[in-house]
Amino acid sequence: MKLCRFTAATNPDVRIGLIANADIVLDLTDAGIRRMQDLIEQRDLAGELGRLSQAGLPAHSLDDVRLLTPVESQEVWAAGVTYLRSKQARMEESEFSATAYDRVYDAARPEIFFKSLPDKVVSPGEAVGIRRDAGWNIPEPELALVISSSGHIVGFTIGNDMSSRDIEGENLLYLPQAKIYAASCAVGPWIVVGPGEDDARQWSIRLEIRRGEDVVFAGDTRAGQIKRRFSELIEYLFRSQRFPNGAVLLTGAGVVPPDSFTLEAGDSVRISISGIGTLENPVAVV
Ligand code: DO4
Ligand code: MG
Repeated sequence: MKLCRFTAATNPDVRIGLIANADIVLDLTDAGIRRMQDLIEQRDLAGELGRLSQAGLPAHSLDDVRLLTPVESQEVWAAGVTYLRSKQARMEESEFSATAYDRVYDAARPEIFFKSLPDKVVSPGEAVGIRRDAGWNIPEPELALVISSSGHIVGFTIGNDMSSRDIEGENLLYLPQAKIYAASCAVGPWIVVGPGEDDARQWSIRLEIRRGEDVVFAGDTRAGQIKRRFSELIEYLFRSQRFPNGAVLLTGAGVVPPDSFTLEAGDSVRISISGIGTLENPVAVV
């Protein structure tokens, strides 16, 4: 089952939807559910969604709605250097900081950083940003964990951790500038509820970047390549932190375009995860 936020063609209000069948969005707002947060905190969410799917709610065709990011009120955080490929790419990018990436890959404590406030997260179809003061920019395709306030995984979605490699590579202390700027985080298209970590680890992750008619980069990985268990990442995220609205945690990038590649305005970034769907965003200079 998939949970989404959407607007319908005839009404600009944000609504909560349940996609139980391929192309149909059931309107949960009509059942009195105005915030996804109320659902996410439920103990038996899958059971509740099963019940709602049989409740005869009004339905929209998926083609007729505009999907919004499913991030409603959660902070978005991100884990880094969780794949060997990410460690290697970053060590190549910066002689200066190479040992930091090498060490964190093997350290007990993972790299976890703040990525975005909820109202800054970019929805499917909206433009993600490349910084005007950066010359080497890439998307990072990441499996995203949707986590309740008590630290349980509620579901999975797709994240794009847009990054400026030249700024990060110049000095690791510039990481917040390389990672956190206007439109630097997209999440969507919905939250998949039901599968557990072992299911999600079987999923493939594909990044495709189009420029006009051409695919200028394509690469794949598997979520099973993530070095750390999700429970370990969540345990560190929740240490000495409270998330009354829950949190979204991006789990790191395992596909990195070659060093010769940088995004351009007008490119289109498609991230597909086999158990979830596709998140697609055009690219703009911000
Ligand atoms: O240390 C820099 C960021 C790492 C990251 O974002 C990733 O590995 O996905
Ligand atoms: Mg990343």
